[in-house]
Amino acid sequence: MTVSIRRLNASQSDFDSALARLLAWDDSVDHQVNETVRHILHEVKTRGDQAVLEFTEKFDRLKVGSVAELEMSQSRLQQALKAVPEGQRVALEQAADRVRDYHERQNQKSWQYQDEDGTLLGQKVTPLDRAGLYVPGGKAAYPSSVLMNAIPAKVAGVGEVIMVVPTPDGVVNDLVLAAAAIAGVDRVFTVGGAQAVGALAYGTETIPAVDKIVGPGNIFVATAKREVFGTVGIDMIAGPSEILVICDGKTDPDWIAMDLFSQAEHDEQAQSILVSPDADFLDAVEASINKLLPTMERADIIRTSMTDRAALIHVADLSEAARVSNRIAPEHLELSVEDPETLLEEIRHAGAIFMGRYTAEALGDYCAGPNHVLPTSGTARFSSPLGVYDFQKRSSIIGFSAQGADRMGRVASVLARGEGLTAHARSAEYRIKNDE
Ligand code: HSO
Ligand code: ZN
Repeated sequence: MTVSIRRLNASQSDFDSALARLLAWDDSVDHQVNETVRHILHEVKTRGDQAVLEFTEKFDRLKVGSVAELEMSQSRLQQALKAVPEGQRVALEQAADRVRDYHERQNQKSWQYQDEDGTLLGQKVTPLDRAGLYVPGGKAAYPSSVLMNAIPAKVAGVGEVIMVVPTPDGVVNDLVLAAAAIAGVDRVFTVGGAQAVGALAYGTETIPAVDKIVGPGNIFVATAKREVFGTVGIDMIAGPSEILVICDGKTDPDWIAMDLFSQAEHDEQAQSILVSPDADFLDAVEASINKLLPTMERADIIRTSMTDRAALIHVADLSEAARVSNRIAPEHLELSVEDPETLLEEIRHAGAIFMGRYTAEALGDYCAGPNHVLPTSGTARFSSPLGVYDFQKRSSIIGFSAQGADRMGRVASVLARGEGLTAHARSAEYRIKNDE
């Protein structure tokens, strides 16, 4: 059974509408899910630990007497680290070191300066006191994502990183716990779903409330995060993963086919797009896709994703490829061309940009160093990869000298009176020098 991939041509008159159809995906809210999540959050908010225990028993078939029993101790994490195959441990450590190195460069510094009146102005950067990290269970439990979420928080100086992970039937994933140990996660609770999000947002007798919740999750988790936003901060709500490859036609078509598969294998709704000025190359990649697909372990997921959501787009030249890419604002963008630096100048919107034929997205997913939590569904137009700055906040610093209070007090007074706010005006005026 061969797959035929949707073809688009940027010179066609209906290209705009074809592109719009390609990018459309069903993000309609499910009212049933909304209601269930609201109920769970309300119960956790009002009944704390007891509600967490009940939902954990109901959804994960895990029955314990207290939430304390759902906490994995640091020695349990160390035990997991010893239990995983040596090769896995070493690779996780290598990845963690590179992710840490990269993110240390993102650390923001506080700054101050004095104006001509000797008035002090500045910005003070402080980490969050506590961050919560949601890690999905089952087949979506990625140890690499534990590193990508927890390391920036630790580099930012977050006081305490609290991880929650569902463990259906009590089955724990040692690789996930090992990654938590390597990343320096402070506390781990084997709780999942909306009940875990509620516990982190509101706090229970045993699970401390955090200031921000990050990490991917299913529809219940995503809905719960939306719902608690405002009580706590949240990271972005991720849509399906995407990759867009721009290729000049001179990369091995098998490499490109496999790069497209690497996103497609994440889930049926993942999107893989190839853009090239070489029509023969699009044919060659399609042939590679069909040759390689039967060899893939996750062939069913890949086939569905490639059939429903993939596309091969023919463009006139690389500049047009860049323009098409900018309209899509992909999560991952590979520039599989001879001179990626020159093409980069034309790229405006993308979560992560992979330069040149040797830079497979997979390297970035695991161990290049930059974060793999990236803006999806075109949100790279206005947002950025998860980073140290997501775990820090800024306070403005203002310190007036007597002379500054005099000079600026006059300005404030005028503006305050313009707004009819006399307490503001007089508060500023008290500090103005009396010059009669
Ligand atoms: N490509 C995924 C991240 C990931 N890949 C985790 C493998 N493991 C979303 O950026
Ligand atoms: Zn991936």
